[in-house]
Amino acid sequence: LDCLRGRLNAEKGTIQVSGIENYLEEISRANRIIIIACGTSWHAGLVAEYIIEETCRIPVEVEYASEFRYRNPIVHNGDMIIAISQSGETADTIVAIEKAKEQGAIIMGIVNVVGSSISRISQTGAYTHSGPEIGVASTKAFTGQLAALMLVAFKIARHRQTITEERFKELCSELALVPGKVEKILEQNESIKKIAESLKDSSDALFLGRGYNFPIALEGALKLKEISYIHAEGYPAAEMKHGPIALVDENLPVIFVATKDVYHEKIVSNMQEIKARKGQVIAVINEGDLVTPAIADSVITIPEADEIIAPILNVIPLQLLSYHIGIARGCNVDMPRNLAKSVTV
Ligand code: F1P
Repeated sequence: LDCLRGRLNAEKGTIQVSGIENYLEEISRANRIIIIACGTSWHAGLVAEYIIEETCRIPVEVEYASEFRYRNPIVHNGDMIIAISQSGETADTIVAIEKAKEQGAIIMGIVNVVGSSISRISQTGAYTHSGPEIGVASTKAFTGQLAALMLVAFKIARHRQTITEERFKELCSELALVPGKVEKILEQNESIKKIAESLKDSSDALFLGRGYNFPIALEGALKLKEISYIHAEGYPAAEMKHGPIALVDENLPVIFVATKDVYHEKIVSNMQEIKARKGQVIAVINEGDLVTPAIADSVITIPEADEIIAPILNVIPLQLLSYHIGIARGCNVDMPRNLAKSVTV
């Protein structure tokens, strides 16, 4: 969040993302953006896809670097690649970048570690400035990536005039409010810990979200897998009825990322469907939402935000939940088994 504090002058509606200034014109003319990344960074890429398409109206594809490097992807001269990586050293991402670069793509790196390999092979980009990650699993790197990607998207959208000056300023002001709202979420630490206590013996968990919150559901599931070794899956809430609903019984916790958006009523009805099958519902919602104790077993309330900005806030309780579940299960949350900080082979 320091990334936000330092770069945003909400009152004047200005953004400092100096790394992209010289390429702003070229990026704005891109016919297509391909985002490549691995793990948590890939989830940040999915959020960025939704935001860039909505605000900049440029088509976006999001690819796992670990797949992109081994297939024969079509990259056109002038396509824009956004490579996202906390470490800046992930081998799959580096090889994927090189492959795209050979075919004439412009590379934008969104990395945390200054001077890392990916920052050196990128023509343009933004550092997330999230500071060193103490644990292996990305947490603040993820929120930093989202913040940097939002800043970049809003700046491009303003340049392309796909958002009005007024909307640009509104989004900047909303971003400036994020650090204070995160502090409010952290005040719920004790109640999140209690929810974690009730989930610690689960063998599986399902995370559901719609729109901007779908990638956050995926990230919630990944965090739980990484640091507590509970099998978890993330799905778009509307996909539930196309398969995962078969898993629902009294032993399955279902975590809904359900802050306000245009489809809020639909996700509340998804919760009712889970409750009707005796699933345990944990709902991440805004204050004053439609969710009652009859629908959700536990709620975590998030301060309201523009739905484009909300993913930065909504991931925080999920990270915290996984952390407390991991601790309650006696796991080493900083050094999960089998994981490496940067996967360089
Ligand atoms: C990607 C990543 C992380 C994950 C773990 C292994 O790294 O998958 O998201 O938490 O550390 O690597 P990076 O390219 O973002 O550094």
